[in-house]
Amino acid sequence: MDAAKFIEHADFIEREPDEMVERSAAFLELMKRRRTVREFSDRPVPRAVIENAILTAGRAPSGANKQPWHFAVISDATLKHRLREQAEEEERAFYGGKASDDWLEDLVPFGTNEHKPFLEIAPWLIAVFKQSYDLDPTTGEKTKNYYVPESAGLAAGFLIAALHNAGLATLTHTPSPMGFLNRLCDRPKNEHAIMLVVAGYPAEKVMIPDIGKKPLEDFSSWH
Ligand code: IYR
Repeated sequence: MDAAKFIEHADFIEREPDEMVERSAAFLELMKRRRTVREFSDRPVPRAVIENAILTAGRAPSGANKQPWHFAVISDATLKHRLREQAEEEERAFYGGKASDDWLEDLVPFGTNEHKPFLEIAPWLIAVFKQSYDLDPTTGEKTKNYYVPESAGLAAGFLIAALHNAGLATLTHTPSPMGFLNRLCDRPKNEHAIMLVVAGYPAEKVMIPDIGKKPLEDFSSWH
């Protein structure tokens, strides 16, 4: 076993408490403006923005730094069309009987249904895959990844924050099951899609559900 190799953390920026409070408040204000939208514009968005957001996602912490994620980035119109068709097929099953009455009731505030035109309209679709295990490139043997859903979820969170910071609207879309994304994006069997992140400009005068977020005391306890 190789010995651990450590280097000095020279990139850390030390900040005064006041500056930290100010910066944390500014970031909160930025993130408070993040809303999921379900209608997108077809206005083009530079690939560099998406690349930077994916590089940001790749900076997320992960179990044993295995980085057990893959981002399949889709902009090709034909592929988006096929993806829409296959996602809508799953959604028809979901809304047409697979989902429980409680679940459908919980979705009423969002006005969702089986129609997913945004999958063809938005310029960028990013399929986020977790890598449940890895395959050794030489032996083909399975190697272990750790905290896979947590790690991939963290990376997806970084991705969404980065896209929002850049000035894009997003939608986390979860057609279920998502196995068709492996076939469409030619991804191996050790990878499982966890969500599809739709990114672009919002449609003009886009409407969003009138819903709020819990107050601090409802989702934190201080000990
Ligand atoms: N995947 C479906 C249903 C859906 C489920 C949840 I939980 C949501 O927060 C939103 C939608 C759809 O995309 O319509």
